[in-house]
Amino acid sequence: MNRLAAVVFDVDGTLVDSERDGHRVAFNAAFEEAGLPDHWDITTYGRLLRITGGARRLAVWFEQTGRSSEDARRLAERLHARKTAIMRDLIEDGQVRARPGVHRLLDELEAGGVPVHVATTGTRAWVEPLLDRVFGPRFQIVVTGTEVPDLKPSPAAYDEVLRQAGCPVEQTVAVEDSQNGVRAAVAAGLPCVAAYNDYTRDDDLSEAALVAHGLDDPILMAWFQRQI
Ligand code: XBP
Ligand code: MG
Repeated sequence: MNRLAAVVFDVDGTLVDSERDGHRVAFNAAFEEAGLPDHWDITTYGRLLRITGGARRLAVWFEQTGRSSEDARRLAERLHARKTAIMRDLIEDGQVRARPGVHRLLDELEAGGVPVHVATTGTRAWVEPLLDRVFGPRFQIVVTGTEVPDLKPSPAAYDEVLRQAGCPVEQTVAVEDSQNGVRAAVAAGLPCVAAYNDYTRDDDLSEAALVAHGLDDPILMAWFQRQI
């Protein structure tokens, strides 16, 4: 690969540890507020993460637990709006933090003059305050599931970043944590580096150019230093 033109980061599970103690907590609070008996424990939520997009995850769950598909979709939409508001409160409260090693990697890329962007299936209403609070104004292009409803493993979010950035695809690296994310990046033609977490350690990440234990794994930093 020639010199790096840009790096595109996934958010959930990659830039931040947001799923277990962020989104899951917000979904459960929304269930409780609505007087529903549903509750997603850590293991159940890990299984549900295969379904990308919070509203879709809710709709599939409500269908699997006996509602008609129309009821499930309507209830999912309503609860997802409330879940998003609760997630914003958690973020404002400082409950969602960067994964270890992320700030250092971003600093190295900035020092090397490499632009950084975001491609996520998450909802813009919480993604923006999160990026502002945890990272400041570092990311140039931010594409979310709100503008691109064709969620990962579709390459659509990555395609949109590439379109806006106009950077050469083979010199643009994606950083992901999950099988759905790696598949999305690779389908868009990007070389992908995967840093798995507790929820994704058993995912098939074999399409990634590099698989690391985390963003603080020395092999990941060494890989980037060779490309900068
Ligand atoms: C993240 C998602 C999102 C989050 C929840 O996947 O699938 O749905 O779990 O956020 P990825 P929303 O890391 O591959 O982008 O509730 O806003 O969808
Ligand atoms: Mg992810």
